Amino acid sequence: MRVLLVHPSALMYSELFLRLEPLGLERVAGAVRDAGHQVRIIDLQTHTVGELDREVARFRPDTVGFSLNYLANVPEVIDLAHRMKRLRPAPYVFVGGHSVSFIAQHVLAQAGGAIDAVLRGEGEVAAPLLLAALPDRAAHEVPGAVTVTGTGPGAPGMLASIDAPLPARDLLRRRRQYFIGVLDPAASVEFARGCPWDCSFCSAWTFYGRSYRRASPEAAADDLARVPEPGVFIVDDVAFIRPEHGDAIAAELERRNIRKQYYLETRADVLLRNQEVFQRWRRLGLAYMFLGMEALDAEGLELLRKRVSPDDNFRALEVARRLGVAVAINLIVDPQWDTERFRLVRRWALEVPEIVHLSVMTPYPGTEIWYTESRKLTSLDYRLFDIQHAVLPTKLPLAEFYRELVKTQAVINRKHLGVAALAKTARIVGRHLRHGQTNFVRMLWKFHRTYNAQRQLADHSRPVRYELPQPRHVALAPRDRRQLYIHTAAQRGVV
Ligand code: B12
Ligand code: SF4
Repeated sequence: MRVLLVHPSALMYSELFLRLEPLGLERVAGAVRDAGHQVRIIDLQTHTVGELDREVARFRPDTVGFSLNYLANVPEVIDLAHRMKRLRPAPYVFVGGHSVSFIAQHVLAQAGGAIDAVLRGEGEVAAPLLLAALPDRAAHEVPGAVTVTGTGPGAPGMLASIDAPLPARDLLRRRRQYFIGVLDPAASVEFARGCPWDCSFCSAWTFYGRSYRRASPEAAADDLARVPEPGVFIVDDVAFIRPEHGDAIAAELERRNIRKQYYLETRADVLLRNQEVFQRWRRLGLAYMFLGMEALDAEGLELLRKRVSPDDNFRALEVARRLGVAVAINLIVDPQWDTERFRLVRRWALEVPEIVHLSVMTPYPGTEIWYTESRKLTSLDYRLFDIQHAVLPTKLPLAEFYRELVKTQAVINRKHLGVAALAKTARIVGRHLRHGQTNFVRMLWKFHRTYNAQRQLADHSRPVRYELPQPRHVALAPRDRRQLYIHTAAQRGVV
């Protein structure tokens, strides 16, 4: 079968700092190719819709699969599905990915026949099964499939080991356009999948049912050895939870003399506990680290069920500074913040040497707060669910909230991209330009076009064609949280 896999376009607000290769889609492509199908990928982060049309005309796919990791991309993907269905003969259209897994029925109904199936959960198992079922019109028999003719039995299939399939990296044609900050170009790799914590605002743990699988050190090193780019984004939700795993991969990379620059995301308590392994990775090329601090005070951390104290967070920053790793911190902005709160955060952000990133508290389907947040959502427009817009009532008038948010981001940004900071990056910029890499350099000038309070406010007045379902408010006792899982606890045996 000819299978075309498509990643939607990047969200404006994330494209400023990075554009990353769609690793999940590449892994699905790897699995589908291993099953004997012809596969191509179009990534709309780096291609135009016109190029997608031309690819479709040349390749004439029997099926088209879309990646829907992000809620904000749902309207775009429904529209693209309609576009595919206007072709003659019309291909079979399916979608899969993180966000759509939690609202499969809703999206299927919204697409009005343009989407034939939603595959919930990880796609490496389900996608080849779906393709094998199509000649017999048996898509609805695939576990995890939600189709117009019925829903597959039981929970979606889960890989016993994440060592295989290998991501089909060769199918991405514009690899040099992927970057993160100064790591330009950069590839993505996965050392572990899932998260054992249970923060109330996050759906990483509900998707994988709190399971946690690790790639073998050999498989991780094999994959890295195939990566041509000098920069590497490690996509794990929390890197190096188990120090012996991080050590074993490091040993394998040292043995094979693989040298890269790395970016990873982790938690304060993990960094504090496993300092030696991070030290070792620093020597191996760890350059940037993202720490989800989320809140500066104990009450805020408690509310988010982050299970760390402010003291842990601040000690972790000290450790990261000693390591000499550049750190970006995330803080969650509650829409109830007032002018004074923004001012305090601005002051703090200017005092610390780290890059501070702000995301707006947003209940997503699949998170606990989707069910427990008592404040009523002010919008159900998918496109606003990108953690840069407020979808809960703001204490300040909305226009003022955005002015404060953008002012805070601009102040923080000036700290890092101002004249003095630019002088420091001049060497890096020069090196990139010599190698024809312009992603990072272009980013430096895009800030004001992207972060703009009036534009963010105007986003709320766009005509809305597709809306999220209304959340159902329920109290979730600890044991009820399992109802949120896509991959069920019973499957954890496969870890
Ligand atoms: C790496 C990552 C990114 C990368 C994305 C790289 C890329 N181009 O795909 C970057 C840093 C760019 C990013 C940005 C953002 N991210 Co992000 N990201 C992640 C993270 C940590 C890991 C994703 C990953 O690569 N996993 C490894 C691969 C192998 O898995 P996967 O992509 O999920 O793919 C599997 C399945 O989803 C499925 N699948 C995927 N595609 C398809 C397609 C088909 C056809 C099928 C059948 C199956 C399928 O099968 C794959 C293999 O098992 C997840 C958390 C998580 N654990 O998933 C958050 C996560 C997906 N991101 C999130 C958010 C909020 C964002 C941002 C909106 C934040 C922001 N405002 O900046 C942006 C928006 C990005 C955009 N659209 O432009 C949320 C999603 C929230 C939501 N419900 O929409 C998550 C869940 C984090 C969280 N816990 O809140 N992100
Ligand atoms: S925020 Fe981080 S630590 Fe918390 S559940 Fe999500 S991935 Fe895990």
